[in-house]
Amino acid sequence: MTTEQTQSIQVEDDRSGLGIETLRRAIADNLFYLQGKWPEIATLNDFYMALANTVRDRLMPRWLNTIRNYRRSEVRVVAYLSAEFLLGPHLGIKLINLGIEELVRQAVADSGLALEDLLAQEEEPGLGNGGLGRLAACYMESLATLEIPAIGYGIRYEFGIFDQELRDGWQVEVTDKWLQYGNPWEIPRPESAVMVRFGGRTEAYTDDEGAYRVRWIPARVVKGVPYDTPIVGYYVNTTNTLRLWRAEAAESFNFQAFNQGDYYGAVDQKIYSENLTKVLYPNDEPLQGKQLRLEQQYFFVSCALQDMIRLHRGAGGDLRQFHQKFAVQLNDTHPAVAVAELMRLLVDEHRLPWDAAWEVSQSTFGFTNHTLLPEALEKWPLPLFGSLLPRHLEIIYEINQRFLDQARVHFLGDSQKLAQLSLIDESGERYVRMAHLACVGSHAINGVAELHSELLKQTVLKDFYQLWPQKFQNKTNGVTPRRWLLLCNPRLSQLITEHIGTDWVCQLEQLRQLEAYAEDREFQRQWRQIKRAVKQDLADHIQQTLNIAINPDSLFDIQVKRIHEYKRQHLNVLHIITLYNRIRRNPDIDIVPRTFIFGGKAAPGYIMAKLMIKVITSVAEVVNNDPQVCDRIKVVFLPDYNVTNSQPVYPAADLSEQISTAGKEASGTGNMKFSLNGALTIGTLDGANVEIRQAVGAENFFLFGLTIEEVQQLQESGYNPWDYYNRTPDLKEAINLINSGFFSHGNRELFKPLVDSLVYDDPYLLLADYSAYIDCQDTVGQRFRETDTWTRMSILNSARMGYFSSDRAIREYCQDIWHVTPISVQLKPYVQADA
Ligand code: GFP
Repeated sequence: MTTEQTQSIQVEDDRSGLGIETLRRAIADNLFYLQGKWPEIATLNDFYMALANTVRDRLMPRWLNTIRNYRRSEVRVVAYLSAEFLLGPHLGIKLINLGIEELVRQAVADSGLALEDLLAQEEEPGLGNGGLGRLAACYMESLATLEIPAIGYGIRYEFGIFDQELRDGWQVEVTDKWLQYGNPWEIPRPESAVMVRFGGRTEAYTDDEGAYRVRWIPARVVKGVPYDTPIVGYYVNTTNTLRLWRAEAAESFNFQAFNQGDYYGAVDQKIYSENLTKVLYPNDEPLQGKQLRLEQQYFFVSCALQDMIRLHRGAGGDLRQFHQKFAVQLNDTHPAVAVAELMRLLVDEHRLPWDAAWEVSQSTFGFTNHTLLPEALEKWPLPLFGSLLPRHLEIIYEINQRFLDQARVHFLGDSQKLAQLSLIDESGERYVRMAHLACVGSHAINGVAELHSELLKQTVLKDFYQLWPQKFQNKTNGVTPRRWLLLCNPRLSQLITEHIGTDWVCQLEQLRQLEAYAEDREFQRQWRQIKRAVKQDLADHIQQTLNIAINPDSLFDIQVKRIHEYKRQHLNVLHIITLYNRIRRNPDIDIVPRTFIFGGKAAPGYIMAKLMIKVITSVAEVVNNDPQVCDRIKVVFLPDYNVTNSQPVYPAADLSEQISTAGKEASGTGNMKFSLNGALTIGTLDGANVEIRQAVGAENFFLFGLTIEEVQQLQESGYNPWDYYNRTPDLKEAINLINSGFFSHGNRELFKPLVDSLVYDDPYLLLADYSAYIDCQDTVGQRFRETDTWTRMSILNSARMGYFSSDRAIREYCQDIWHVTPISVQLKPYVQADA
């Protein structure tokens, strides 16, 4: 941003000033008045808070003027409903998007501080498990950058995803305390609180006009208080809102109980209510029977819809046109109960006729599916659902009946089909099927990569596809280039900008211009030099924090993502052991030195995933300390993988491991971040890997493994991993070494569950893919030695990743699902005029 531009959007107000001296003074003021400290006694965190508040002041005019837009009746707003938003740290990206990073760096330096030290103070809000939550965060950033009026609705978990520590090589979960020093990025809005009901019963009555109606008499009521966080677009005024809800007791103190001397009873209700938004549930654990989880889902969905209705009516809107005001996206099935809640609000509370309300609902919602794994398709036991949301169950029955009547005409006489489609699973114990509710209640249904969207139509949502083919779409995921290149890889960003200008930041397709430099010796040299420098930084960090020395010239082979059997981190381990065995057999063998880096959390209750972490750390311990290996292999497990810790990792990778069993990974987004930063991928034909390979060119991608069709055939023909084990000597040797206790101080029991699962069951077909993987890795090693070829491939990967920007994905959602258009936000010095 030029100084001229900066000035043109400056509000004449001390708290918005961007001069270096003004910034320096503002930091000192905030330190004094907000933190209550003077510099000599202030901690680094005090300085961070003072700076964060200084930056927050500077985005306030943009934020308030954006909010003013939401209120204009003709403005259509996207509401992104998600139980998770994995935002990552705020300060760095806000400085970049506001275009004030250098100014602030200098102002901070003038106060004798280093910006990097202050950035490192921030506790990131870990309000998500992994891909789904991070995608929501990328989408919020792109919505703001593209100047789309949007609000994200979610839950303000007091404890986000746990912090991971390693003790004796095992994962230990530690409570996340992201709020302990306060959160400068949120503003509570208690005046906009809403009430949410639970339990109780329903009752029929006749209204004044003689119409039959139902009222819900709840057993308890919880208050939802919104906390707003600004989401700043890149070099635009638009600053959208992420509104997260916190549960509080409706009546914070029960005086009746207190007067009777029951002090504990009096605060009971408060504690009970506040529990609702205490903690984020981890992925990959059975949710069945977890009442609190269903309560969380209903809680934030009800808060969000009540809020939207208030906004719509506040702008003079008619509820029959609600869908013209809001396009609501359901991020997976977690918010699917919104379909029933909107019907309840419209029919019971606002007295719309059923058919009119249904039309509004269906036109309002879009539904994104993120997984085909059966355990992730939510269903709630009917008794649990009915006791918590009795009115919603009735509404779901009504929706179901009408829906099945319609389906009956389509599938004449096919009662099995109707049972499969029903919103209620009656095959055994009865359940409410949330994905079915979302499908029936939405006008658009999408998967998150081409392959995944096709599989949805062929498998889990096949019957719905037959009924409504026109509802089905694909929206391949994307990642924001602001965080995942500009912020996390400043050196590479600068090199790119020097050659093709800055337009790539908002038009990622522009990266294609780098193709012209792919063979350019000097450009290649600079490209390599940057990769080397970034690898050195990561090596230094690993040395300092984990006391492991790694060679920055070795091939950095990285797999960072949640730990899961389908993602097959243990296939990677089998490769490491295979290389290790080769060295043991032939100590002088000439292999490309590699550093294997892992990172990721396992769900606390997912025993096998935790054992996978233990096997990685155990192999690391042996290999890293074996003098025979002589620095040819190093294995590192980076603890506490989160957004903050991931940012230095993607830029440092030579090789990106995307090795899930074909058909299991819906899309992946880490695969995109790596490739964007010039890593080459070793991967299967799964998720978005397929499209990445098409984009970068098959010759610039290391493909291996079974296709989906081959996976299916193999499973149908009776897959027997034992045969593969027996007929593949290297594989047998690697597995036997684990089994022998070699990596577990002689303990042969420790890894038995893992080994048994592989040789007797192997649901994710590691053994079937092993040989292809090893061969492919050998090719990777050879290619890495051809430095120029590797560099060219690396440049071409970055150059061809334009399609995988979240800006592209959001543009598609806007055009094909939400039907919203950008609106530029005008800055007015004072916002109260027509607010
Ligand atoms: C899920 C899927 C991923 C996909 C993301 C975002 O991730 O393949 O890329 O959603 O669509 F599994 P998790 O939330 O399960 O990590």
